[in-house]
Amino acid sequence: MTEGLVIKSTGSWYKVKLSDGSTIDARIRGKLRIADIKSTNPVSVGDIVFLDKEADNEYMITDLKPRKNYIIRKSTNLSKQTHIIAANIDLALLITSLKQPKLKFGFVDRFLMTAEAYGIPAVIVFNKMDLLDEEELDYLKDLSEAYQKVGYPSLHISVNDGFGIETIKEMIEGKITLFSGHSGVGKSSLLNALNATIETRVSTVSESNEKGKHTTTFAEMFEISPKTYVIDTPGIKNFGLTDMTPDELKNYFPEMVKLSSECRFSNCIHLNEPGCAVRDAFENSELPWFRYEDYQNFYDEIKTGKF
Ligand SMILES: Nc1nc2c(ncn2[C@@H]2O[C@H](COP(=O)(O)OP(=O)(O)OP(=O)(O)O)[C@@H](O)[C@H]2O)c(=O)[nH]1
Ligand SMILES: [Mg+2]
Ligand SMILES: [Zn+2]
Repeated sequence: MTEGLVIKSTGSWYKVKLSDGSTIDARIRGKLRIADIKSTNPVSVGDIVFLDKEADNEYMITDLKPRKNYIIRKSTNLSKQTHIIAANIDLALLITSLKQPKLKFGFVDRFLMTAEAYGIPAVIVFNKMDLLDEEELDYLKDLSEAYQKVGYPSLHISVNDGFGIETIKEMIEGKITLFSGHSGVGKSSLLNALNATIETRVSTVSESNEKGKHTTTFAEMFEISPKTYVIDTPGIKNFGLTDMTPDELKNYFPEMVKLSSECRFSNCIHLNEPGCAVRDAFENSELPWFRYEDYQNFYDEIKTGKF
């Protein structure tokens, strides 16, 4: 039996990197089903699989290792089925830009919350620094400090100027990293900057901003260097959290988790309870208010099934 890492999936066959460094094509034998997930695809990129070599030299995937995490997308049909986008992710980089395209504010917190729920460490990357004037730079500095305060590091980069690329290289070394972000923020450009031999399509912003159009349509894992992989995803808007309850949401805001032991009630959800240390911290501006607003919004959305 051989072990390998799935680096590409088309649904009917899989590209698998074996431990000796070679890459082979494999299929799934019979009905490989993962007990606890109703997914349309049993195996995704990032999965560690076990393979058998058949008599005709074809590789068959016979089993997979338990995942440390995975991200899903709700299938487009109305069934409860989900599609696993990727598994075993070490780091999620949320690529954004203040301009071209304009930063969508609540989206950042939505992403960070989702990453917490999936158990994936997240870092915010502000790309296109070359486009910013003094005032915008000041604004970005404040925003980064606010995120630092609640527990998220951020990086300021410009793919065009080659600024910050080395820092990202060091950060992703030896990991499976997910690139997420809206269309046009520079995910594919960054990927090209990290490894020039990787061919991904880079679009112009005007082209990629057309509604519903994405240059990158399939999650694919790219090898930046041996053991360093990046998954470039289509828009994260499709990410689904299928079974979160509103009262669970507070666990995915690290600044709330940190303070919650100081709340009067151990099951405080930090909304209207008396003696809530979390709400106090936001109201006293010890924590950035916009995070609390997003918390309230997400709470309502989850409660009404709109998230
Ligand atoms: N000014 C500036 N433009 C950049 C920078 N990085 C990327 N771009 C441009 O932004 C546009 C979109 O880049 P892509 O890399 O295709 O964006 P993407 O995030 O992969 O987009 P999708 O594949 O549609 O999700 C291209 O025209 C890039 O040249 C940067 O640092 N500064
Ligand atoms: Mg792209
Ligand atoms: Zn509280």
